[in-house]
Amino acid sequence: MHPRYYVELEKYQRLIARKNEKSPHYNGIYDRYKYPVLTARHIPLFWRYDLDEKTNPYFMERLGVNAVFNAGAIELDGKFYLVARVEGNDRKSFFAVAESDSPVDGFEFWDYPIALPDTEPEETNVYDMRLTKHEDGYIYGVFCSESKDKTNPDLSAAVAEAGIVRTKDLKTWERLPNLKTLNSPQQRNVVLHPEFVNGKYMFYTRPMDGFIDTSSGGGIGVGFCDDITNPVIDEEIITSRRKYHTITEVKNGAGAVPIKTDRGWIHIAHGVRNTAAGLRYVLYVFATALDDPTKVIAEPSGLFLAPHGIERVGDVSNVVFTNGAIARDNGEVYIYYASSDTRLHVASTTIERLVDYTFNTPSDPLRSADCVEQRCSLIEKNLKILRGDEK
Ligand code: M1P
Repeated sequence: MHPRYYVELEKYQRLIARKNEKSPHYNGIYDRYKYPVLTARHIPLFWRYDLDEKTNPYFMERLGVNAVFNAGAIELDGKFYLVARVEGNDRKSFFAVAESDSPVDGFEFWDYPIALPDTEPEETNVYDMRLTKHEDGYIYGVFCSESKDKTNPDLSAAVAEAGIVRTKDLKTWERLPNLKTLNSPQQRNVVLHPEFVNGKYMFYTRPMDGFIDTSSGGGIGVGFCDDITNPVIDEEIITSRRKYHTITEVKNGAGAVPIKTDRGWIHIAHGVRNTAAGLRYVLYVFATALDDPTKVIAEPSGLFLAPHGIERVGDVSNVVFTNGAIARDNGEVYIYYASSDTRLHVASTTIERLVDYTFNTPSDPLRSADCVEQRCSLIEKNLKILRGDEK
């Protein structure tokens, strides 16, 4: 073996063994963790280097990995699994399972990435899998399946659809046909709801006219389908709408599979606005009714989580994005979010805190004057408390 292998192996092992710790950032809503849970450096050496000295005398990376980010997340039998988006130096993404006994550190990739059944001949790229433990007994993975738009002469023109796979063990994957949404030419950020609704499968969708622009797409929608093995949605109902001069003005999209609480389904989604420095992606939260998951019943004002510090820098800077969270039976919640399309982080909270945040945080009054009024009433209330304390 080339001597450099042992140097690199030692670095890799130190990275995997590193314990995570809560960062000093405080907002009472969640704790952020100091170290990313997955990065390109978490990729095993034997995925990247040819370990044969004869064919690789300089111990060069032959198949480098550029980034590890946007991961679906699931807990199975007390273990934590992330199905990460791994992007090779060649810009193609694929999925790989990383496993740990802890939700915040120690994630190690299985020996092989997931080899999805190759049933879509035009598909060029796959990414952002959401994992839904459905009440039908399967774990579904819904992801973006991207192909070249051959009808458009622009070389970068692409078509995004929702690909669907299912498994029981994250090892054997059955591929189903891509989702068809009859009224939307493109789809990204599609998530399967974990329960049947009126006996049907329910998907969160994000209708788009083009690959990047949602254009006439009004926001996050829902659609129903009878047969998951022939998934067709004929009508999408918009739930969380994009709004002028908010964090969702340009687009939004469903994120983690919604979390069921006694007050409603809590959604952690992303919102996008434009700036002189380009698009800015942040996370936001809303809740839908238990008896009607198409109805938004709470939406706290503004952003829930934004990129901080080094998170602001990466291949696509000023982005945080989530497609996976784990809500444990003991009430703990772990939100896996990627920063700047480069690495994956975790933030922890509890169901109780999420419910309090979602239902007791004021909503966005949508105008500066009303926002000032909202803030002044908080200040007035607090000053009374503070002055009372001084007496
Ligand atoms: O680059 C930021 C994100 O852009 C896309 O999200 P959306 O479809 O809402 O624009 C996704 O491709 C996502 O993977 C990426 O992180």
